[in-house]
Amino acid sequence: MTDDLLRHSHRRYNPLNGEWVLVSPGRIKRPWQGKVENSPGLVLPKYDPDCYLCPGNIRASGKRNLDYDSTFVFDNDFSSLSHATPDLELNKNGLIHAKAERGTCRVICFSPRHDLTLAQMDVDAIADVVEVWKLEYENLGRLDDVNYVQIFENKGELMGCSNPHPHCQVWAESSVPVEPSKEMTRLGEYREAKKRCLLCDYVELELKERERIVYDNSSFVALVPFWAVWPFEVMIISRHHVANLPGMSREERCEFAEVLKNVTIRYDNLFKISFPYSSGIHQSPTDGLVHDEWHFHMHFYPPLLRSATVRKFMVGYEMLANPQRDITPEDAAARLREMSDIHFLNSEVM
Ligand code: H2U
Ligand code: ZN
Repeated sequence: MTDDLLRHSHRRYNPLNGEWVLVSPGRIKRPWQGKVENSPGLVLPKYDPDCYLCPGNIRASGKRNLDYDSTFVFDNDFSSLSHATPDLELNKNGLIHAKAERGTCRVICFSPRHDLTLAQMDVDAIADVVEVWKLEYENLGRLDDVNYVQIFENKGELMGCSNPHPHCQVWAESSVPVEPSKEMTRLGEYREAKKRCLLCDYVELELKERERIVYDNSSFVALVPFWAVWPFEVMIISRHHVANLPGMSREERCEFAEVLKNVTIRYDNLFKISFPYSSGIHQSPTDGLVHDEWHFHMHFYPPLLRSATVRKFMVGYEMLANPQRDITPEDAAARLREMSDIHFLNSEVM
């Protein structure tokens, strides 16, 4: 990496979605008199009688959760998508254009414990969550009106998460949504032009430079992408060219659980809080077509910038022009790399 790039404003290209980000090193020094968020609290009960995700409790729909002891999956009581949506289309010269969208939404509880997060769960328990992700992807993906399955987690109040109980959501639908669709186009174009995979090539390059790698094990690499938009954005990418969780061996999925624990621990250790983020897995569409171009990966988009209380806002220039960042991806990766891989709540020296 040339030092000049780390000193001067420049644009970086995201080959995965075809968009640009403005990087302005140095701007991080500006004074901050904006809003200061409350730090997310860490002390929670193991069981909360008012939580709609805790075992045995009643949800808003009146349905009762099973008395589960590992993971628990249910149909979202306020699903954004339905299999029963009728065929609809409105198109006036392509200017006023709408189409029906069918599908379903599910909620996955990671643990019966109300007070845990991925960072605090055992790798074995996270591996159970990964197996559920695999099953949901397979079972929902098999449905006739489902061509894409999005698994994502909103963590923390800052991200609009409604409940601290560890959980994620699955939205399964007929269309490939905008973000994975941009990636599909780019991955496909790269494969067509070079007869190689964009993310295989990218991982190879990053492993050579090691400047933006946060952590890697024998099956996965966690890194701050060169084109990261969010301050501590991370991508977990499989080392081997595989399109989805069912395409991996059980050992690889356990390694995925291990890298998930490692990344989330480093996040928590950064500001000694339960680190908020939105994360999501991008797997191949389930449209019955061959997706040789697809390379399994997961994105973490965390909003915090300088401390537990100062967040990055995607407003102003970001809304009207393109994303911009102050801290360089190289700095962010170095900060995360130097964090301990033992959770601060479990370490003797705090
Ligand atoms: P979030 O924390 O990311 O908002 O996800 C929680 C989901 O749980 C949300 O989509 C659903 C909400 O619709 N939910 C139920 O299905 N039943 C309930 O009793 C409350 C919340
Ligand atoms: Zn709970």
